[in-house]
Amino acid sequence: DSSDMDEVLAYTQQNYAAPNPDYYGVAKGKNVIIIHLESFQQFLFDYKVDGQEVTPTLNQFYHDSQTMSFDNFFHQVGQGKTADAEMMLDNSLYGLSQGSAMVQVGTDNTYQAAPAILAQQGGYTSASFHGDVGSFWNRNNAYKSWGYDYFFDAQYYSENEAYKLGYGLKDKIFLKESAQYLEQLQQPFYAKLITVTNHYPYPLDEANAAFPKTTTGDSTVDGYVQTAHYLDQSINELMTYLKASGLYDNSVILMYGDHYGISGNHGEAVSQLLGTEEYNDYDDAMFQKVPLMIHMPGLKGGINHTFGGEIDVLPTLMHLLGMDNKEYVHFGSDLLSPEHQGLVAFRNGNFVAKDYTKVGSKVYDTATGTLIEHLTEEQKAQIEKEKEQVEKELSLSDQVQISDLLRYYTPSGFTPVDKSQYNYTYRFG
Ligand code: GP9
Ligand code: MN
Repeated sequence: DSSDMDEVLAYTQQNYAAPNPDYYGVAKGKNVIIIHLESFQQFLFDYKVDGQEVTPTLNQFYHDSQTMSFDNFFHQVGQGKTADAEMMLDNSLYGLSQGSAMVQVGTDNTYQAAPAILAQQGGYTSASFHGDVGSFWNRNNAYKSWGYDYFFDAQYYSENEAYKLGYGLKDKIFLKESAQYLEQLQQPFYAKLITVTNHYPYPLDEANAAFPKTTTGDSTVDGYVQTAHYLDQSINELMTYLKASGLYDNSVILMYGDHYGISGNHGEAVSQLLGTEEYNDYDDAMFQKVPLMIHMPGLKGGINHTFGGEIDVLPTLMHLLGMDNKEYVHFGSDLLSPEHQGLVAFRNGNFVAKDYTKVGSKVYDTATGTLIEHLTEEQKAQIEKEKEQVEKELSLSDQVQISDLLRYYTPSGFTPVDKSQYNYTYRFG
């Protein structure tokens, strides 16, 4: 009931990290373009096969002096995969321990999501773009709860069997046609582009397979660099459209990887890819790093080593836009804040932080990867404290989702979303 909400608020308010004055509001009024890099892992940056960069465009973006790039940023999804990533990015709430929150509670729950917050605080128009059918992951309903003005699903793109691959439209066609819609959106806008071609099992038609596969001999792994290269080329084309339309100059472009592409079941092949001797639990935890890059002309960028995860993106973005998230129920906190804690919870209760990484009963030194066989009393106490916090954070987020707790609490200045106002069937002309 509503008293459960008090416990949630006590936690999120204690977890709140005040904005960094050097970054607060630097992106005020800018368009926000979120590019969802399907299954893209951090190790791909600067990775080469036969001397060729897999992702030259993204490498350049990663190292751009006007991009803030994070190299200790982790995905935190559970079984909801893409849906969990979307849930965290748009709400700073975790997905559920089983299944997909977007599917299970996304239709009926009350949310205070990014599209609604930005609309109300900054007059933003919002849109999500994805080349799969609208019902996948229940997007067509959950987006109404989140206040998305527009949802361009497969029906708004060219209908042609040759354009499809795996879960939807090929990224190059998807991004080309999305850019045309994007240019027509009322500004400022909050838009997310959800790519899909770099998705397991990494199929690619011959015409697009313009990159050598790796040669580990593990067939589920070896195609990954090829579709990642295709994704990189498609981003290159998107950048050309954004620059030509002027959107590149008046937007914050935020790119992130939603989750791993290669699962821990392929450790042997991964060791070969990374040139390491083994693949243990620590290596597997580190292999969950995904990109987070925030670009804006004039932004003081660089490689930022702060530990964080998908849950932290919305508070970070809000502060860049000059919107305080203090009263919002966010389980993450601003990555740029000096108060950011950097305790990264995985959905299964394992965690990574600057000092220690915990996987099951094993504790590793995060910096060196050394397994700590005998913990000192002090180490034990710290790890126990972090473990309890992670468990509490996940269980409070679960309560918000399962018991629809946000219906009992409205941040001041926020008007609850009226789902009946949203309809994703429209004609343009
Ligand atoms: C489907 C796509 C894939 O629409 O977003 O989702 P995933 O399998 O990565 O969760
Ligand atoms: Mn995905």
